[in-house]
Amino acid sequence: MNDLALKILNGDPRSIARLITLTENNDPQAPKIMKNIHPHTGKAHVIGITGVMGSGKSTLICELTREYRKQGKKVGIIAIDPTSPFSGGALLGDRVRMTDLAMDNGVFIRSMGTRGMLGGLASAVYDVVEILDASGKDIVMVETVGVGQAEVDVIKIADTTLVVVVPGLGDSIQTLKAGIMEIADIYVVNKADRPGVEQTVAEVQSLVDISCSGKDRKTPVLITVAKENKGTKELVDEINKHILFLKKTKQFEDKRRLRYEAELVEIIRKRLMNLIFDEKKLEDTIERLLDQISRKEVDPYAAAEEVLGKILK
Ligand SMILES: Nc1nc2c(ncn2[C@@H]2O[C@H](COP(=O)(O)OP(=O)(O)OP(=O)(O)O)[C@@H](O)[C@H]2O)c(=O)[nH]1
Ligand SMILES: [Mg+2]
Repeated sequence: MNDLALKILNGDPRSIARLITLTENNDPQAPKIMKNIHPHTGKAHVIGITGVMGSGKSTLICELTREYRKQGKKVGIIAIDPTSPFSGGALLGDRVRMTDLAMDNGVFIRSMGTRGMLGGLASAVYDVVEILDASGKDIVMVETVGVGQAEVDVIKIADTTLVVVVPGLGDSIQTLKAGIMEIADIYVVNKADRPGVEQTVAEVQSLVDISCSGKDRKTPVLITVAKENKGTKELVDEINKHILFLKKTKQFEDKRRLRYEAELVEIIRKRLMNLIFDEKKLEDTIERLLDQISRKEVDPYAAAEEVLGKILK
């Protein structure tokens, strides 16, 4: 067993950070170490947290982390494309309250600026989940900002997906209707200290009633004030109930399989993209083909054939 892999299995934060950096940089050493740690993964409960910008996702994650730590659980946190990283931004005012988490060896926090080249989650995100899992984290939380492909993809990585909405934002309900309605395992109406909370809860509840009619589980709607740590303990209870539901109905294995499928596709896609774009020879070919397509001498399908022919020969 590789020395770095051993240290990661023992939860050493510096080694965890080192392997994450290696995977982010596509270092050729990384796959070998990932192979060493893979047999030690699968224990962590992965929770995806998504929702509109500024809805309180990071604040909620901090409070959930404190709750989990009280219960003796170790926690990993991944923020993808954060507009306000955990170390600063909107959370600057909360920095004193954050310090306890940053100093805690049972908590590992990582922000990642990477997105997949063709949309979706970058393969490094899957690696970081595996690394944190292997390092003994009982809970891994993944935060994605805004609403787009990454939010939909977060369900492929998460066992439990939380969708956070806030009162007085008609937009967020529209968004739910538009596409991410199906992804929530639990809805969280945060900032319940603000006016309009009853209306928002009623709106979300009516969406749940429509989308869950006839299903064996109704998506719960929880109300929180993350800033005042209200409702977070109840949220932890609901998250635990969800994982029990998954295990009882055998949907747990399906979810895990979905994650591995997404990861496998992403790794293959990355390798293929590297084949196409890393080699100087192909770069020239692609430049020439782009000129020819512009001049209508070649059509895009024929150009793709030529590029693939060079890769597969
Ligand atoms: N009034 C109120 N403010 C809150 C609550 N929860 C969080 N906030 C505040 O909302 C702001 C945004 O919180 P964040 O936790 O950074 O929100 P976020 O969803 O992570 O934001 P992005 O990562 O930028 O999308 C901060 O100023 C928080 O203090 C709440 O329950 N009530
Ligand atoms: Mg945030």
